Amino acid sequence: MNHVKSLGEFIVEKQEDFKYAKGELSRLLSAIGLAARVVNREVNKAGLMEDILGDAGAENVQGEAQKKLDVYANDEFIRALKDRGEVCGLASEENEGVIEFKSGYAVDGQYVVAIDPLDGSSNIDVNVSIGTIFSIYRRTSKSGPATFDDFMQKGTEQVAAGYIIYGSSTMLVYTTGNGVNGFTLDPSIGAFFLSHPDMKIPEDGKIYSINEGNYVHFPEGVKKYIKYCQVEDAATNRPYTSRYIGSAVADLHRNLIKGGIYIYPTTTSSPNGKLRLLYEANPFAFIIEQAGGLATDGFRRILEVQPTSLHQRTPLFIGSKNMVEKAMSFMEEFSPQEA
Ligand code: AHM
Ligand code: MG
Repeated sequence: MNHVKSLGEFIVEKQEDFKYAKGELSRLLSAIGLAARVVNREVNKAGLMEDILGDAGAENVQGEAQKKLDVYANDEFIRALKDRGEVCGLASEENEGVIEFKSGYAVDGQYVVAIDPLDGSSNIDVNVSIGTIFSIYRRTSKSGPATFDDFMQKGTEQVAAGYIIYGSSTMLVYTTGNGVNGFTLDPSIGAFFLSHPDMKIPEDGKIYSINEGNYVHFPEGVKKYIKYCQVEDAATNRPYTSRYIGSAVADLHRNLIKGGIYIYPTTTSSPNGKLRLLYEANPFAFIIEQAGGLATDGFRRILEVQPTSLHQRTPLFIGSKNMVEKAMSFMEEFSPQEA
């Protein structure tokens, strides 16, 4: 029988490639793996538990209703990361300010984590895939709890990023800048195993993922690109297929494996787009670039955008290299940015 590699074994093996202290990243990633398994257990039985489903009665910083599972997932990731002592604070979609770790080993942690603990919240109650997205940086401050400035680093400074998809199976996909690897949870023993080594996104694809209901509000370049996707042309395999789940993790994961483009552009009602730079666009961009794809805001590389606030939004054009380049060429031609 072939040896099946667990997430723990893989992390220890690969930590040689990591430029900072060896044990740190493995403790951090294993904390994320642990919280993911706990959240997975709750997500899986959500339909059984009346007190888990539904609104938690509060609104998060974006003014969206918080679901109970969002709150639960947030608490679990915060706790797991605090316990390991490698992280001095977090920025989370669910918390307005920096979550500062002020006690125990955590104060001296060398890393900060930006996280969307449960993405795709509109899909929680309806048994559709949801996910967790995380991004890890070295702190820039010297000591004490994490500061706001620790998070104002460009995506190029990420030391690791990943997502967990709670889907028909649960997977953890991450990169530390040496390619992308995917692990599938074996629920019977509660461990992740390497199932998708060295993931590469096809250079071309035939799936486009965008909320077409917003069509009238899209920039002209996006409208023209959508029409391009729908034109019949055997040479370029068009018309393409439209697939939109409404959980970015699930849409991205599918496109990573099959090839495709995901677009959340600016709209007239969301002039900066919807997705958040720190804990959605940047980790996705790191992963997709590491897999051979592209991630831009329609004009510029996402990873080079300078953040100025924790919950900053950005338009996102991400996926197969040739598809993203094509979509950008439509933006350039029909919706050029003012200099
Ligand atoms: P959320 O973090 O509140 O869940 O919002 C992010 C989600 C993405 O997962 C998804 O792709 C997008 O919002 C869907 O938005 P829309 O319903 O506007 O298409
Ligand atoms: Mg989200």
